[in-house]
Amino acid sequence: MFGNFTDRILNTFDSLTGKGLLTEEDVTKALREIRVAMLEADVPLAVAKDFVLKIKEKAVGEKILKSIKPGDMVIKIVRDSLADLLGKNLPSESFDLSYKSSPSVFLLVGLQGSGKTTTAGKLSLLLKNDKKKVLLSSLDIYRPAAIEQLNQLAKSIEIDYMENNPNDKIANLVKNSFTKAKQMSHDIIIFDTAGRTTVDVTLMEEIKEIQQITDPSEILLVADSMIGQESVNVAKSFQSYVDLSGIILTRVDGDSKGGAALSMTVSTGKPIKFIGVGEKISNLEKFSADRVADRILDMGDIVGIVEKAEKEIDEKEAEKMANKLSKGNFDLEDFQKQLAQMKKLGGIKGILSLMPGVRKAKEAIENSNLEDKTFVRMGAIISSMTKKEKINPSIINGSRKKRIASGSGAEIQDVNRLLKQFKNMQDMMKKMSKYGTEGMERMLSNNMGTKNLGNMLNNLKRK
Ligand SMILES: Nc1nc2c(ncn2[C@@H]2O[C@H](COP(=O)(O)OP(=O)(O)OP(=O)(O)O)[C@@H](O)[C@H]2O)c(=O)[nH]1
Ligand SMILES: [Mg+2]
Repeated sequence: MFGNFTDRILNTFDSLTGKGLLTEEDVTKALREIRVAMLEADVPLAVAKDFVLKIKEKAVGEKILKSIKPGDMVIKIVRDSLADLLGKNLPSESFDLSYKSSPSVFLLVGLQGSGKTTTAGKLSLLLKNDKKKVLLSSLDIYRPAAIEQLNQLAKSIEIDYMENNPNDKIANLVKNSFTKAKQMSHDIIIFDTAGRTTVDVTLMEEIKEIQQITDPSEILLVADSMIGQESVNVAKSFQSYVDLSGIILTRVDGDSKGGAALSMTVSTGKPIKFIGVGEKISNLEKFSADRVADRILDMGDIVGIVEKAEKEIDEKEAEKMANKLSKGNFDLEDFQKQLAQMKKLGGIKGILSLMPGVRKAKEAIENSNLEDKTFVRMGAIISSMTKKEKINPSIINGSRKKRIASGSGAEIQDVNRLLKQFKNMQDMMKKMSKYGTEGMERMLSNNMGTKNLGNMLNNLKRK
């Protein structure tokens, strides 16, 4: 996400931080570059101009040119302005579930194929994890199998759903949904709606009607970030018909420009509440302007990593692992599990993309052979070992090495390298557990694996 924009902005920052003193000319030049970066990210000219102008006003107001670290001051101003642009002051994260009669209603609207149905499933899962009882109901009576698509999804994540009949009237389907939700005490009904290829009057009239009969507390526009400014235009059109409460931007995983995310809020005045970052049902993230601003400027998204780890990592396993680590009892089987966990978190690049200040490291990794393939190969080698070998690698002699290598399609050198790396790691672990500082102890011995990860990453950030 935002890859190209991030690179451009950081290059500009490099030229600012290298200097002790900044002239007004330096700042003007940097701002010009930021404007170009925004235009390349597909942000409309008016938005880019206004953004840069505001930064300039603040910069002049804070007399940065005379400060001790003027470059850092400019960076801070850009960062804060970016968070504002992304909607820092809008209520993006929480849903008010109390002000409408129970159950609360969420309406998902948007163009055809924007991701409404998938997002309905993803959102219900998030809410379920938040201990909310959700009912899914599809009002897409036009596309064959649309209702079935949502219901299959609901089934797979164990969410209640309505067996809506596509030949029935929408008003009836809505009525039945409310009856069931009241009977079964659902907290929220999420209505999925039909998409159209363009914003046409028939669609809008239908959505207006659904709005009237469902009295939703949230009308969320699901918009595809890959179509850039077009999705901002779509949002504006929807807004003129119905009272949108927020935006869910999908396919952010495939969008390296980020123009829609950068200009959606400022163009519509509506907060982005969630972003879809992949096809998997767990690929929906809460949107936070502060966190995304930090991520764009390579200041890292620690909260994001911890949330991701919490979602993907089994806590009991993590705890067991931490215990083993602290005792120095780490064997190849554990190593294999760690490799699998890394894969779950999105591989080395996935993790690095969320870590602060790692742009240069990332480049280095891209240019080296330290990539996910290496880890996959390591995993394969370990898989070819017997349990005995994994627990006690010292028994791995020449003939065993040969067997392991041919079993995993690797060379004997690869097996040797892995064993050596593992030995180094084990030695390091032993030393750490022996001479462990207080911080290290705390990190490894307390009960929550994911918190440990958070602490560890925070320590990294401070360095
Ligand atoms: N990569 C990626 N794909 C997504 C994301 N969200 C949805 N998709 C994919 O987009 C496609 C269309 O999604 P749907 O949920 O069926 O879209 P829809 O808006 O309900 O479509 P209609 O009902 O035809 O209007 C599916 O293949 C989804 O897997 C996302 O955040 N990232
Ligand atoms: Mg759909």
